[in-house]
Amino acid sequence: MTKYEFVPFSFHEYAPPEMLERSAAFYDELRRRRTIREFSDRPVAREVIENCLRAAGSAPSGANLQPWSFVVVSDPETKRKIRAAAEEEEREFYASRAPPEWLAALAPLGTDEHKPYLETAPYLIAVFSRSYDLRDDGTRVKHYYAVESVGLATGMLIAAVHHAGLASLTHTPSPMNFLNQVLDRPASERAFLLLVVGYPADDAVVPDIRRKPLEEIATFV
Ligand code: IYR
Repeated sequence: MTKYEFVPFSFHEYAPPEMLERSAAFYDELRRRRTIREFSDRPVAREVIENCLRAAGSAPSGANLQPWSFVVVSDPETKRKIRAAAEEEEREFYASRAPPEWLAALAPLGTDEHKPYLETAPYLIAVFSRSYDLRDDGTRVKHYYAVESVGLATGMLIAAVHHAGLASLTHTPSPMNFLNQVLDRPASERAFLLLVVGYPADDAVVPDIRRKPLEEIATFV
């Protein structure tokens, strides 16, 4: 591999008071993000989704190999297939596969095997982690920290969607292999998450959850 050309870093510096103000404003914006499960079918411009995906694609990744693929589903027939397959897995999950402790952890959220939003929401973004890329000659370019990198990109995608003024749901039917079949993805890809994106339904409700305070999640030494 030849070395990259190194170019000056165009760093954007803020005066300390502005930095403080920006950090508080960003927190204020992100804390308003909620995962919702009731979506409107209101259409959303594809360009907005494209920009959110560009933001996600700017995430750091192992050796800058960018081991992600995003499949944006808006086609009703494909959404229907995804819903049918996800509900089949979820039926089994809730009826027998999930250990009682897991079901107890989910009980306060009131989730069940019914996933109508997989057809209602205008977009489902299937996020795939790629364990390798293929060169033209068929040899493999191995990826490093692929799952961690995709997690970072997905976090940025969720933040971008929220910043754009849309809501999302991080959906993880388990197992998710059916996404490879329905979306015809190669063996190098593994489904990481299905992000449901759109406007909330007019009467959408969310559980009155609390977030752990800073003292509980962070330690300064
Ligand atoms: N995938 C199931 C169960 C589920 C699991 C977790 I962890 C959640 O935070 C929420 C749901 C479902 O989508 O219902």
